Amino acid sequence: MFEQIKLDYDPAALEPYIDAETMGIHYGKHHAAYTANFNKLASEAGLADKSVEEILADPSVIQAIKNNAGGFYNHNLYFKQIAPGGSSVPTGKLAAKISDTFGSFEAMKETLTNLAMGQFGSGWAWLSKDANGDLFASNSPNQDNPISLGTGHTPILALDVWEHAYYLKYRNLRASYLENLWNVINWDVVGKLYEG
Ligand code: MN3
Repeated sequence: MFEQIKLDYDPAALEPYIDAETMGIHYGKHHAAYTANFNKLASEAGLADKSVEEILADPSVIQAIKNNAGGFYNHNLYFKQIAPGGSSVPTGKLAAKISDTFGSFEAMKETLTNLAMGQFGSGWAWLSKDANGDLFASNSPNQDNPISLGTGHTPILALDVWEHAYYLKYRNLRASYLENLWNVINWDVVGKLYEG
């Protein structure tokens, strides 16, 4: 059984940056549906004993399963990292690596924002790490991610740019959503994923 992460905070806790109605539909409808569909399809395909990472990385798994596995995995990361509280900027090893790789935290945000803005249609922008702890910025369409694309990198930060992530509040203004999304990233969570 693949389980949707529990939100240990109120859906209104990220106001005014992410509104409660969007949180409720995004988590309670979209993410819940990906999770239910992924469980059903994985079970029917005899994949229920595999990890989601194994399923995403397996080139023999059909696209319908990959789409729902991605929707499940990507949103588990997204909702985990936008928890309220925690540091509002990267700290420790992650902060040092971001400076080494991108020049500064602001430059990293600009790189990821540009990738998120440049993703045509629905998709994601990613900050990922490899086994050496090096950092990579990328984007992907639909529910693809660095694991399903076979890069060998592990995502530590996920920017959802599907319209369902922002349309109720920001309408067509993806740039405004992204600018505000940076205000709710919990860098303690991202730092633990980097060091984990
Ligand atoms: Mn989404």
